[in-house]
Amino acid sequence: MEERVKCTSLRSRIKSAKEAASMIKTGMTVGTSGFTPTGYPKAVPEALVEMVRDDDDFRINLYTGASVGQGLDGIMAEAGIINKRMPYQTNNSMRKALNSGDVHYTDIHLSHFAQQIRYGFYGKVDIALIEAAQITEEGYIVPTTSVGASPVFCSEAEQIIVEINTGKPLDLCGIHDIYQPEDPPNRKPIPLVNPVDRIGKPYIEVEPDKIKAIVITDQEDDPIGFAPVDENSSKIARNLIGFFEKEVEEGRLPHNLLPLQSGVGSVANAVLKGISDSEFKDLVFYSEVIQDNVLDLLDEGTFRFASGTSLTLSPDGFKRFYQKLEEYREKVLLRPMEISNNPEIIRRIGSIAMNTAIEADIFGNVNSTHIMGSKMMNGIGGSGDFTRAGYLSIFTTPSIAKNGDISAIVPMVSHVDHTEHDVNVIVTEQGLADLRGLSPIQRAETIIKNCAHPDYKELLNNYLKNIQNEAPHTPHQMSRALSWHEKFVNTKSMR
Ligand code: 0RQ
Repeated sequence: MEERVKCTSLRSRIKSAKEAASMIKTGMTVGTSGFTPTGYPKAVPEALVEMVRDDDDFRINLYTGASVGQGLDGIMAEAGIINKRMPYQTNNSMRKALNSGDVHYTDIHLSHFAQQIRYGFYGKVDIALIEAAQITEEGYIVPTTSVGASPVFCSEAEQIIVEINTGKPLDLCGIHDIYQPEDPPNRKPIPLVNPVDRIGKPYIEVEPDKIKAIVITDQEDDPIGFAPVDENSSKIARNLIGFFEKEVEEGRLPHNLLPLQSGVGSVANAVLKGISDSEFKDLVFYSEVIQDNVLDLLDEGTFRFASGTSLTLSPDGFKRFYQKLEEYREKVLLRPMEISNNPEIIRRIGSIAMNTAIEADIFGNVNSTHIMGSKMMNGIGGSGDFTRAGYLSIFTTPSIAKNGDISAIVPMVSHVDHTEHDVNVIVTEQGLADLRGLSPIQRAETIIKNCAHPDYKELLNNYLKNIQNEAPHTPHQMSRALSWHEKFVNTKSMR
């Protein structure tokens, strides 16, 4: 334990998970580590759920970096102990709980979340619950496999509980770069001009006396699986690579592109695979989530550097990462999500934002979060941060869903996350619509022609034609704009 809890005066605070969990009282707000199902606390949540299982009145607010695993979101949602959840989730039980109204869910741009906690927009954070690899001699906290919002929870919370996870190697020390900006009116430029820059410290500086409990555990994160790359995803990737090649040829992008951001899911995986198969070399990845395929790209030299806020690796991916940690240390950096997703930096470095749409409309508005306008899928995550601030903002989606009963290109999206003003390019397996500089009607014609599935092209063209003479700027028939969704809800098909 000497190596894990180096600060001698804090060793007396080592407690059982149950003792630590008893610090969490009903009505409290708990901010935890974790971003994607990695680096989140597990022992204390498990003990807490066990303790309060029969207490119908026990409810806490759970704030995290982004999605976390079954061992936190899942068990708490199933136990019915969450009042409010922010800012992002992907867990089945949590999704069910918030869509049934049991949990209040606030879906927030990840770059906004940390600073808005500091601004006091969401009230006080009572307890920060942080998974760590080590507590340093000074009493500072070294995170594990994700950083997320841990720095702000540590600085704002009244008390801190640390879960030292001995299953995560001590060698992780040094992979983090922790920096918190000042708040207005005193904020200075964030001194990151190149994605490889280190601007902070390798640990989270805290007031050591706020650490009230240290729990030792070796519980594992949820194993992460990857969606397979299917034929449609490969086609989308090929369309996108062709676009990049043209942009380079015409001088709008340098030969090694600009720092890439990539969302998660099967299409995002295929795009990274497509880049690996292309001629592009010496690229930089400045994103949120570092997945197995990013390690592949680093190993083969397609990427020379990857900056993110989380290592979202499969068990094999982690094995490989830990085995070659000394090598990856030179090429991989984990930052707080307030930095990985910071619009000031994204705009400065000229990020190429590649995210996934659930649906897009003919004018270029994108829905990334809601099924049929009402049912929350995951959340906006970091997609809005990168889309609005990026050099180029790209959305990918298969042109149809549910065996063709749903068109992903619709007259009007049932929920708007990314507006027509922010979206430069839409790509489906059918083709690519470059929307830059186009008027709404030109956008509509291009999206229908290049991206819509053949089964829905005529329907979309009819929609447009019926009103084009009356309202030639942004032709919409209000009574029919959402009729495709209504039809699906009633008949299970948009056809
Ligand atoms: O449903 O699971 O019941 O089959 O939606 O669709 O095709 O598996 O898509 O896994 O790539 O996720 C936008 C959700 C895409 C994700 C979204 C149904 C479809 C399926 C999932 P089933 P796929 P993916 C970085 C950036 C927002 C956050 C973000 C996401 C299910 O990418 O959450 O970008 N993005 N973060 O059948 C009804 C449609 C549909 C539809 C698909 N038009 N109507 N259902 N589906 N299209 C990450 C972070 O910030 C952490």
